[in-house]
Amino acid sequence: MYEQMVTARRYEQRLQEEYLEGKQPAFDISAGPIPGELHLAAGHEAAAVGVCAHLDDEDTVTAPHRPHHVAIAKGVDLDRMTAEIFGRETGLCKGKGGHMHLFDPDVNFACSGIIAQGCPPAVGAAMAADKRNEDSVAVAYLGEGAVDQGAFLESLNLAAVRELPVVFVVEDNDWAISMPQDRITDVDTIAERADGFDMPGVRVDHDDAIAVYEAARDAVGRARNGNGPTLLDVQVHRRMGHFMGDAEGYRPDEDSERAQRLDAIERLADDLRDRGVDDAELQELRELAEDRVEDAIEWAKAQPEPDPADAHEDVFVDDPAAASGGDD
Ligand SMILES: Cc1ncc(C[n+]2csc(CCOP(=O)(O)OP(=O)(O)O)c2C)c(N)n1
Ligand SMILES: [Mg+2]
Repeated sequence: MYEQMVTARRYEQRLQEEYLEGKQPAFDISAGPIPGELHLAAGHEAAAVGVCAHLDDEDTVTAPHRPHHVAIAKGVDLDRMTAEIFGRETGLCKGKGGHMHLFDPDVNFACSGIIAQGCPPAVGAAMAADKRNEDSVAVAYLGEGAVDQGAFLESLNLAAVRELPVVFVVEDNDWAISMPQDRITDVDTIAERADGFDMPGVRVDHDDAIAVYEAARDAVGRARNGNGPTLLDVQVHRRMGHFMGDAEGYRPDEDSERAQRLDAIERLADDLRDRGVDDAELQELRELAEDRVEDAIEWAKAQPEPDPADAHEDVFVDDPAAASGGDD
């Protein structure tokens, strides 16, 4: 889990550097090697690794617009994911999806920029597993800002009423872009939402990776054993702006400082030291992570750009270029 967390953190530090290249002096979102928006998940890593540690390739995971840490924890191919983020032809979606639309069927991972959109497909995957008598489970990640979406509430209901093997994981970072949580809901914790569906709702405070691991062991085990869904609500911290380029004028300094201070990676490192892991071992894992990230970025940047002539391929069922030539 520590190795995955430091891989995700390092990965995003490097993406950040690459992303900023060529975007100045006026912030030009379409310029540079990574065009478009970029949402980084630094401070969310515990929610990814603590849950995905209980999953294998057959299990399905859907993630939202802030997906890198979850993709890494689920075992998505880092080279092809990076090529996708750089818009290259060998990317997971041939460079047409970008960082919010990573899809890796080898490990049953998908994500979407539409918030709460991953919930219905996760319920669908769980329903398929149930009908095939397979014991795989599905996990839908979403932010606390997405919990008023119909897609989330309807998914909770269907999963509960059919006792489907789903775990809904809410990454509660207190913010939905510039909107603090207490302005979007009157419940104290998102976990309480589970009560309305007669499903267990579990809150994990302090983004402690080991506490997440333990809560997820119960939730995933419950799903795998045919005992239905769970809503897991994990406190995380948004160390970055909502997206790269967000000036965060709406955010109190104390809140940003708190997110920097409460670092789940440092917390896990301390736990590991208490359990007898020495610094040299942790350093070795950090170096492994750095090498892996550097290799993926180097590989991705050497990949070819997609051919513009293929822009409509795999995007539309009926190619609009061909369709526009018709009479009607
Ligand atoms: C259906 C839909 N509405 C609005 C948006 C615009 N949007 C993108 S991210 C976001 C806030 C998400 O907040 P949260 O779910 O808490 O996730 P976080 O960004 O904090 O990880 C919104 C409203 C969207 N992507 N999809
Ligand atoms: Mg949020």
